[in-house]
This record gives sequence, C-alpha cells and structure tokens, in this order.
Amino acid sequence: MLSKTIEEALNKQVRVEASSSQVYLAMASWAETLGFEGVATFMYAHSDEEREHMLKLIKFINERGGHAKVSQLDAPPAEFGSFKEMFESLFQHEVKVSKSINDLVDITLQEKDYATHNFLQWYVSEQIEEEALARNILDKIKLIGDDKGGLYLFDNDVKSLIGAQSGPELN
Ligand code: OFO
Repeated sequence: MLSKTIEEALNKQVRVEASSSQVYLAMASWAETLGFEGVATFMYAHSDEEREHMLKLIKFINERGGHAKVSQLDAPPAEFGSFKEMFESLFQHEVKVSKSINDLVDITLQEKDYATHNFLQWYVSEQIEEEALARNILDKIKLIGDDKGGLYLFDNDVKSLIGAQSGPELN
C-alpha cells in the first residue's frame, strides 16, 4: 500500500512524463512542417516513449492501492527556433526530469518505501540513457551549425537513433 506522500509524489511524476510526451509531440510536429522527416520520426517515437513512462507509473500506482490521476497540462510551444535550440531545450528538459526522479527516489528513502524505491531504479537507468542520447545529439547539431547539407544528412541519420532511446525493457 502506498502512503499518501508517495502517491502524491508519483502522481506528480505522472504529470512530468505526460508533459514530456506533449513537448516532444510539439517538437515532432514542428519538424514535420519544416520537412525534416527524420527528426519528426525520431521525436514522434520519443513522445510515445514518454507516454509509456507515464503509463508504467499509472499502472504501478493503481496496482499498489493508490489512484493515478490524469491532470491538465500547459500547452507546449508550437515553434522551437532552430534544431540547435530545440535539442538544447530537449537536453535541458531531460536534466530536469532526472532531477525530479532523483527527488522522488529521495522521498521513497525518507518514507522507507523500498518497493517503490526498487521500481524507480528503472527510471534512474532510463534517465542516464536519455541524458546521454540528448547530449550526443546536441553535440552533433552544434558541429553542423546552419549548414544545410549537414542538416539534411543529420535528418537521415537521426532515425537510426530511435532504437537507441528505447531504454531498459518496459515491463
Ligand atoms: Fe521519461 O524519460 Fe525523458 O523525460
């Protein structure tokens, strides 16, 4: 059985994952309108993945006797300036999500909820991968700068990273 404190903290994380999914969906749509099909495909997949992270939390909360809540979200931006800015903001977003997971892990220790602590280890590993991937993409895009040919090749390449972001097995 979850304590109220843990239930609330997990529900906050449900919201964080849902809003990640929304932000990445907006990025996918923006890239698609610009004709960057590879970036769009990558971002649509990333958005789906965040939804999976949210669902995994929802199932866990309900299985442990809590009630997972779906809350209203702020609308993400519709445009992101340049791909460099977009991936910069994706990276910063993932750093924030990691912090939020770490805070959550901390609460489980304070509450001596070792089952939830154990469950959250999947998210800890996932965040390491997601931050590394975002940093890797950002480094590439910084090298390319505004070079059109480079962006064209990047758009082709980025699709191959979709598998790399799947993270630890979902179960
Ligand atoms: Fe859910 O891992 Fe990114 O935000």
